[in-house]
Amino acid sequence: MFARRSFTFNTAITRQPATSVTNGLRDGSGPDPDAGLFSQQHSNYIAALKKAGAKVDLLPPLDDFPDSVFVEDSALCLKEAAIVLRPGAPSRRGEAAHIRPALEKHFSKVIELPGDGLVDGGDVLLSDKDAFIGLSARTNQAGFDGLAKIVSEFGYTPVRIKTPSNILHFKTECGLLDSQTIFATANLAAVGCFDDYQLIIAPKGEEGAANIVRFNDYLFISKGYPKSEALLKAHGYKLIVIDTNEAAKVDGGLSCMSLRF
Ligand code: CIR
Repeated sequence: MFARRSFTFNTAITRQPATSVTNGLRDGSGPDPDAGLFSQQHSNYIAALKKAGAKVDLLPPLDDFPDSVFVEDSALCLKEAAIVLRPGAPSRRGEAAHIRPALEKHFSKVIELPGDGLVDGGDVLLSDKDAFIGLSARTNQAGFDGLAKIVSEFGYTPVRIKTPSNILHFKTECGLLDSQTIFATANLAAVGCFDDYQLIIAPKGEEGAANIVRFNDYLFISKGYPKSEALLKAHGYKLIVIDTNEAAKVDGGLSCMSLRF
């Protein structure tokens, strides 16, 4: 009944990176991204979405929110409704109010995460039937409880996972390849949460490749992971390789730069 709802899309919401993206949150003390280069790479990302069949809604930059280019964390889009989330990092909480009007343009039903729980969209992976919700430094039990109730109403089975503590977001180390297949790091797969799925494990040393995006017939993968590219091509996936080097400097990847529905 819900076949392919997890990767059949026609629209994506994105946000232009602000020049303040240089102050984006990051684990550790790596170099700042270059705002100009980030912007170029973001344009290439948008081009890839369009090639895959997306109508792209590009929102204006928000200088007060350095991480606001990572729109995935402030909302969750289902086919029938959008959910405004409550991001876990205090500096990102205000992004939710800014994403709401964009959601209202596209959805007749926009739901607020109830209570005071916290959820980052980067911790939520939807398959056709399951909503994997990873508890992390950003997503807490109260957030899980609130979101689990909402997604259940739309026919998803909420699955609660404790994301290993060395992973920022659940989806930092996994992504959906198709209705039955997940690409994940060995570290995350060891949690056992994907036992009902076919799994393809990211090659050792290429863990950064795991944050993929499946959009219609195309699979987006970050540049710099040749073994993963070869492996996924051999499985028959049609790849678009995108440079996410600047986003990676502030712990961002492919999935976090769009909301897809
Ligand atoms: C953050 O720490 O919140 C941002 N610098 C990166 C967010 C990446 N989002 C994602 O993986 N969903």
